[in-house]
Amino acid sequence: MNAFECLQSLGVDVRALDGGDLVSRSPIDGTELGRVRVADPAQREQTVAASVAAFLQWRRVPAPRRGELVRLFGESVRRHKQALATLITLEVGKITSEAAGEVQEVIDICDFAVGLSRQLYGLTIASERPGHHMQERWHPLGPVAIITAFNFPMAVWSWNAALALICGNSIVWKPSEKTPLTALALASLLDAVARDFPEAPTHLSTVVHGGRDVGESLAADRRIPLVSATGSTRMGRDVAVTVAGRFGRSLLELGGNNAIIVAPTAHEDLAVRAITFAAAGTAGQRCTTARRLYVHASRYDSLVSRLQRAYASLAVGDPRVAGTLVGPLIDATAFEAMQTALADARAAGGRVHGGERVAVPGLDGYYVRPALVEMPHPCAVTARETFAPILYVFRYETLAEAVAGNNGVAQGLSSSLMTRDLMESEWFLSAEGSDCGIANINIGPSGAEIGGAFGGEKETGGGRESGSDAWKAYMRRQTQTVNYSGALPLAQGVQFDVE
Ligand code: UN1
Repeated sequence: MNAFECLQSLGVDVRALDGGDLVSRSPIDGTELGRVRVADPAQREQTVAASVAAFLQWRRVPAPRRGELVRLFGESVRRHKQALATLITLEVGKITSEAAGEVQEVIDICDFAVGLSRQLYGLTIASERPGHHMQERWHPLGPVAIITAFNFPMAVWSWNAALALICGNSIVWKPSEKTPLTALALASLLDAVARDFPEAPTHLSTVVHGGRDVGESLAADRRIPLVSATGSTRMGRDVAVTVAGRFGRSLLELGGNNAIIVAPTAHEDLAVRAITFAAAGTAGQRCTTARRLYVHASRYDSLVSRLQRAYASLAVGDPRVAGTLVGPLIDATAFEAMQTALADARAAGGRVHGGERVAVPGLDGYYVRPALVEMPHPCAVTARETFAPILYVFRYETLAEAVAGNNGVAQGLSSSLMTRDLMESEWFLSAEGSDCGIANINIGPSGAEIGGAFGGEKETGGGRESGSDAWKAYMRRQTQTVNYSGALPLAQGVQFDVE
């Protein structure tokens, strides 16, 4: 299926796809896939106003009924999994299995949200006053803005959308400028389900295309109590400051600079597979991608030479072809950033293996051989996130030193330790160990399941999306005290008697 056929099978009005000013190009070969219209200020205003109106209705629908809408949406995504995955491959360049995996994340979070729609539990609290009871209730919050990045153009929106919807909120989506078509496709499936759902108001889910100014206007809009944003730390800082300036809430999932530590007892076969998937998979374009590797001195030579062999054998090329493991980078800018980082690493004393452009006959995209870079020590280039398949490798002597390295960057998303030593693994997971939002043993830092809270500390932004109790970010908490006593005792024993 080509993009046009995918979109048609997903119910998108394809006539709307020419004449727009935002061009979607396939990273596979640079061809134009379609065009969409950027939302001008008047349309943005209309969209937010409509989203407020939708919220006012949707919040009155019982949560389990809201869950039913999400269940139907999840069913629709299941039925259209193939076309959605193909579209991700075409617009982002993911290999087929990873594209299908991303759609599976959408399905999984819908299932999770359906169950959750009957479990938005509050607490009951013992009151100190006789004849009183206290409780906490969770209420819908308002329209939620969802700003997403190109690299997970469906999954990250769905983590937010599924939870926001069951929590009683309307949603406004600003997808990446690089992936407008995947957004259109997924949103149109939701629209179709909502149209047939009696309690769903129109404009419950809306999409506004555009660049930075669109994101900024959502961040500044007082009618939007929560802005969930995924992307670079620079973008997140702007959003956070703007949203905080109006006392809104932001939920941020920003840059990662994730490390894997390979300890003396690590299982080598497992380590090689885990590292290669985490560092080279998705062409290094996950926020959870492994970017730094700390190898114990006793394992260094053997592991690094095995990794070099594994890297040299990786099939780089057309992501649509079975057997390809590494597809293209998203665009020329990503390729240039990768080459700049490799030059900086060389200048800092790094030994670079791989990293060169790979010619793929007939395909005018940016294909690269993933790079392994042996570094003498951490430095500026290894401290920054370059969204490309570059793995910086360091040698270490003590676990304390490796964990200090893991924690010694500004980002704090994900981390891994490969070990069969219980004391090491427990220490890594303890308060003294990894400082990241995600810490794994004997798996890489990427490929998280939706059931856990997803996000990281420090410059990763502190937000948690997806599983666990992440839903609480999408609701407002109200503490309620009810007096059924007929008297008016005051808390803390305060006396205030009036005639
Ligand atoms: C992202 O790269 O923004 O854990 C999200 C993972 C995926 C999600 C990544 N489940 O790698």
